[in-house]
Amino acid sequence: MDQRSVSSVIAGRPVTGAPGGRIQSANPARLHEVVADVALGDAALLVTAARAARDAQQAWADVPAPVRGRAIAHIGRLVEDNKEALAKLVTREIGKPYPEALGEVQEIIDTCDFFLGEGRRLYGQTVPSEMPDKQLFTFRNPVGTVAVITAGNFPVAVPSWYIVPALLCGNTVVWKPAEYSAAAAAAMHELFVRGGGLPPGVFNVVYADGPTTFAGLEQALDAGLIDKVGFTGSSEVGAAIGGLAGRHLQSACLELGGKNPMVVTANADIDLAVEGALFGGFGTAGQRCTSLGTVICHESVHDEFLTRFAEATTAAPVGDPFADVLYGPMIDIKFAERFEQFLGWIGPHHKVMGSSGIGRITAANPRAGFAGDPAAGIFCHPTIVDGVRPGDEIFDGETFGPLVGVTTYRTLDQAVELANAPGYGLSSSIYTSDATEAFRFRRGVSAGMVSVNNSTSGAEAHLPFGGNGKSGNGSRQSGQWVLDQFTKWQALNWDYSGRLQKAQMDVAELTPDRDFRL
Ligand code: UN1
Repeated sequence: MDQRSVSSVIAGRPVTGAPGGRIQSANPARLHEVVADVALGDAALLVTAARAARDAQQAWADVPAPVRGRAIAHIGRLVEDNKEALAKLVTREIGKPYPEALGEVQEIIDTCDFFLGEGRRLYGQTVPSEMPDKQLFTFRNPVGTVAVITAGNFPVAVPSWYIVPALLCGNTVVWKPAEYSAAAAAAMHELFVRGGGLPPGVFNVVYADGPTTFAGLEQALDAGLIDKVGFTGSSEVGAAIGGLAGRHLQSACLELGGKNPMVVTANADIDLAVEGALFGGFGTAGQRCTSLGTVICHESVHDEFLTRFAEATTAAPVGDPFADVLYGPMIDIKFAERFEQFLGWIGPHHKVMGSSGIGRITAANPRAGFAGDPAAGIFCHPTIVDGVRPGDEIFDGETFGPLVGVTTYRTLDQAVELANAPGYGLSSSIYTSDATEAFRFRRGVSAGMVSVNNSTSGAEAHLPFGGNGKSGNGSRQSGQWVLDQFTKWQALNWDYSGRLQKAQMDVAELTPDRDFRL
C-alpha cells in the first residue's frame, strides 16, 4: 500500500523540514500499515501561514464573487471525479466504513453545489431611508483571514463546511487538520487548490499538534493576522479557543461535543427506533459529534425496546471497514484509550448488554461475527448501558465511542428534562407518531438540531448545523446561515440631497388624527 509523505503547504509551497517533529498516521484497522509520514510544524510556522493568508487576502477579495463561485464549482467537480479515491483514503486512514466515507466525500460535493450559486447571490439589501433623496444599502464583506482547526472523525466533510463558504466569501484560510488524518487532509487540500485554481496563499494547510496550534494561534491573533477562528472538537478545547478569540474581540465558530438524546415514546415505531439507535449509537463506532448518547425510553416500551436493541446490536457486524460492517475501528489509539476510561464509569446499578464482551475486541475478548483480524487494529465492542440516570458520569458526560445509555421516563416533560440535563445541545431525536409530542419536544429540547423519527446523526449539508450549551456558542454552519460567520455586514447610507439631513431630526412626519373614534 502506498505511503504518503505529508508536509504543510504555505503560499503554494510545501514546507521543508519538520520543526514540530514527525509522526506516522497509521491505518487503525491495520496498525502496521502507515498511511502517511507527517512533518509537523511549530507555532512560528502557523504564524507564517497566517501571514501568507493575510498577504493574499485583498487580491482574493477583489476576485468577483461569481468568479469565486466558479472556483467552488470546479472544486466540487474535481472532488466528484476523485470521489472513490478520496473515500478510500478516508477509510484507510481513520477506519470509517467505505460507504460512509463515500457519503462523507459527497458532503463536500453537496457543500460546493450549494455555495457555487452563492457566488452569484451573496446578497446585500437596499433599504428605504427615513429622508428623501437618500438611500440605504447593506453589503457582506469578507471577515479577512480564517483559521480552521478540525477533528479527524470527519476529516474532509466538516472542514469543507468552513473552507468552502470562507473562500467563497472572499476570505483566505489557514487549515490545521487533525494530525491522525493528515493524508486525507493533504489530498483534500490538493484537490481544492488544483480544482479551484486557487492563487498561492489563499488556502494554506499546517500540520501541528494541539498545544503547538494553540500557541501559534495565540501569536497569530496577537499579531493581528487572524480575523476568525473555526474549531470543531471537544467542548474543553472549544472553550479555550472561544476564550482566546474573545480576548481578541472575536467570536469563534465552534462545533463541539454532544450528549445527544433519543426519546422513544409509548406510540413509537419500535423497529424504526431500534434501527435509528443502532446507526446513531454505533455507526462510525459512535465517533460522530452527533452520535446517540442516551435513549430516553417511555417506561411502557422500555423492556421491548431494550430487548430488540440489544439483539440488533449483538448481531451487528463489526470489523474491517472495507467489509460490510456497521462500524470499523476507533479512529485513533487515543480515542480507544479514552473510551476505556469511559467504560470505567459503568457502575453496579447498570446493566450491560450488546456484545460478548466490553472494551477492546481481541482474541481473548472476541466478538462473534467479527470481520477480519481484531488484533491487527483498534476495535471496541459495542456497549449498551441500561439504567443510567442524572448524576452518573455515563449519563452526564460525552462518551465518544460505541456506547449508548438507556433510561426511562413517564411524562414528556420528564423526557425533555432528561434530554437537556447533561447541558449539551447539539443533536436530538424523538420517535413518535403523535405530532403534538414532536412539536412539544422540539420546543423544549435545548439542541440546535432535532430529528423526528430519524436518528441523531446524518444531518443534511444545507441545514444549519451547530449546537448550544456545551456543544457550541450558538454559531451555525452550512447553508445560508454560515454566511454570517464568514462575512461582516457593512451598512452604507448615501445622501444625494445636496444638504445635511440629520437622522431622527430632519424627518418629515404626517399628522395623525389621534382623537378619532368610531
Ligand atoms: C461531526 O461529527 O462532527 O450529521 C459531524 C452528521 C454528519 C456530520 C457529523 N453529517 O452526523
